[in-house]
Amino acid sequence: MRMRFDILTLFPSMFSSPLGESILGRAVEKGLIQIQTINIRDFSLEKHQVVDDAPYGGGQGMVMKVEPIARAIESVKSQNQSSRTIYLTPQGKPFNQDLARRLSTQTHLILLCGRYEGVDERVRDLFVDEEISIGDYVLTGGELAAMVLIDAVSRFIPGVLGSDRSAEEDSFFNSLLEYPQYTRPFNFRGRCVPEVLLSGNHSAISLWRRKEALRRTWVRRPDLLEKANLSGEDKTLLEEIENSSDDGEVSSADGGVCPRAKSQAPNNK
Ligand code: 4FV
Repeated sequence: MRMRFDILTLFPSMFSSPLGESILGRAVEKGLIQIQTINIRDFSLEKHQVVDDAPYGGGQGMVMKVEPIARAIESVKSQNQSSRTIYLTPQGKPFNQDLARRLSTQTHLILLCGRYEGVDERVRDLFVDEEISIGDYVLTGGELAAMVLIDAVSRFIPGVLGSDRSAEEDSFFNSLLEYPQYTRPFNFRGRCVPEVLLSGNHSAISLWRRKEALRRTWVRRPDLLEKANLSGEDKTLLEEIENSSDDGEVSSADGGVCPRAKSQAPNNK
C-alpha cells in the first residue's frame, strides 16, 4: 500500500461513492491507496456527543470543539507516527498540481474536514502540519475539498492511472493547458477534425498539439506562460500565435468548419 488517507469528518458517508468509483475505486481495490474515514463525533465524550459550541466573543455560527478533534487525531497518529495532518480551509495555501505532486511523496495523510465556522484555533496550533485551500470560495464543509485533494494526489501514485499513463504527462505538468482533443466522427455537423491529426505524421502532430496548447494557454491563462519553461521553438510558435490575426481557440486553418471537399474522413479513418 503506497498511500494511506485518514479522513476526519462529521459526515463519513459522503466519501463512499465518490471515492468508490472508477480510477480511485480500482486503486483502492488494487491496494495502491487506502482510504479510512473517522467520525469526529465518535470522539466526543460529552452527552449527545456534542462537537461544536458557540464562539467566544459572540458572533454568528458555531465552532468545532478542540477535544473531539484532538482525540480523533491522536487515535490515528498512535497507529502511524510518520503522518502529515492537513486542514482543508479557505485560509490555506492554494492547492495546485505542484502541491499535489509533493504530497504524493508522503505515505500517510490525515485530512481534517471543517464544518460550521471552522475549528478552534488550538487545533491548528497543536495538531495541523499544513493548511490547504482548493479555491477562494466558501464551502459548507471541507469534505469536498478533501476528495479533490485525494483525487489529484492519488493520480501521482504509480499504477493508479494504469500502466501506460503517468500524471507527469498531464497539462499543468509544464504548466501549459491541454491541447484540443478529437475522436470519431471526423465530421460532426459540418465541423471536421484538423487534418494533421489524421496524417500519421507524428512530428507534425506533436508540433500542432504544442502550438495549440500554447495558444490556449496564451488566450485563457497567460499567467501560466510566465512560469512555463518554454523552449526556443515554443517562443517562435508563440510569436506566430501572437502575430496571427486569428485569436480563435483552435487555429481555424486546421480545425473547425469542414472545407466542402473534405467532409469525409480521408480513407475513412
Ligand atoms: C474550503 C476551501 C472551505 C469553510 C467553512 C468549511 C469551508 C467550513 N476548504 N478549501 N475553499 N471550507 O470552503 O478547502 O467549515
